[in-house]
Amino acid sequence: MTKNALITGITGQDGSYLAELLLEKGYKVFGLRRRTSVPIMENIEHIKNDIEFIDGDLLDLSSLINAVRISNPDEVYNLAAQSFVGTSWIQPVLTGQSTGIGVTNILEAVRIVKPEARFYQASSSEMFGKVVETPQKETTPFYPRSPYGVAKVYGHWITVNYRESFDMYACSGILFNHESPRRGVEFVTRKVTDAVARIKLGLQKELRMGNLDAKRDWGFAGDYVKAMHLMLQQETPDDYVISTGETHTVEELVDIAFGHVGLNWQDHIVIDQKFVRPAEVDLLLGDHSKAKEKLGWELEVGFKQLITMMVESDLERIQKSLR
Ligand code: NDP
Ligand code: GDR
Repeated sequence: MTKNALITGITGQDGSYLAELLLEKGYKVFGLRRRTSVPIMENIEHIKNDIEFIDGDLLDLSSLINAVRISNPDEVYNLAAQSFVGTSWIQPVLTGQSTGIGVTNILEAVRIVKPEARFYQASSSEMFGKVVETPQKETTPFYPRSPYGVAKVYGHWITVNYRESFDMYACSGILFNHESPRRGVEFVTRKVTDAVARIKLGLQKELRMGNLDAKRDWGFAGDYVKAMHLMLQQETPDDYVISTGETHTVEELVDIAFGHVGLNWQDHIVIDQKFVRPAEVDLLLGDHSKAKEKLGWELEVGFKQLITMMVESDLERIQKSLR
């Protein structure tokens, strides 16, 4: 029997990969979409005719109730959020409302309309924040370091609370950084790979960046959406860390990206305090052994392969736009 899935955040990086995966598996996919003056469809242009879009916003409960009614979902994936950590200091209230309270809105819509639907919440390694324990796992205490991280901790615990209060099948995936050619250009990996392509093609000379010493556990988004789906196929709902188990500095990232096209990053990168955060998360390194054992989840794309894939994709995209 065909399953119905409702995805919030369908226009984003993860929404696009998850929609592809679920369509491949024969799901009927519904996507919650915000009204924008110009449609934001870049990531899902190739599958947009296979998706049924429902207008709505995480800040508007009645639109979410309507979305759950129309989609009659077996599975709900809540990927929508103000997801850029840097912006969360500039728009802390909005970030709290969408990334935090928005989770209660969508959980309420599910509880009211279809409480038996399975629910996935996009939790984040940013909840770990300041290093308390390395590697970080499901039991590591949270110490968020940004308004975004604080909002995600709220979203995480309200999901656990709805599971325990209303016996809902609600899971939180604590995902470490995951990237792809569809990553927004303000995030560090894509900012670097886009700039590397522009510099290589003679369109730009320098790249202004913040803290090159930060360490992140970077994986490929296409691998990570498979874990989201697996979490909703288990007998009982639970929370899982999804990571690669490797950590790299931002400096290693720029070294690989510039090196891939035969450039030296030291010739192009300028440190600009504007990109240094008021409070930094210095080190993220995840332990995904629970997901490996219980979900059978495996990653396929390694760090170097990911960065070179992104550089190649940006080179191709920019070259095409110049023709
Ligand atoms: P993106 O920023 O690429 O996508 C965010 C999506 O949320 C977009 O579709 C955006 O819509 C939508 N959105 C934002 N605010 C609202 C709102 N108020 N109502 C409805 N939709 C809204 O994020 P990713 O795909 O990278 O991440 C998906 C989720 O996973 C996010 O919740 C993120 O915080 C979380 N996460 C991401 C990680 C990563 O490394 N990528 C790691 C851990 C967690 P629009 O196009 O209209 O702006
Ligand atoms: P992050 O991702 O904050 O980890 O959140 P981002 O790519 O923005 O930053 C990673 C690290 O790079 C450092 N950095 C810079 N970052 C940006 N964006 N721009 C720069 O110029 C720059 N220079 C150095 C940052 O200080 C940071 O240490 C991402 C998001 O996808 C969240 O939604 C998600 O929850 C977490 O990953 C896990």
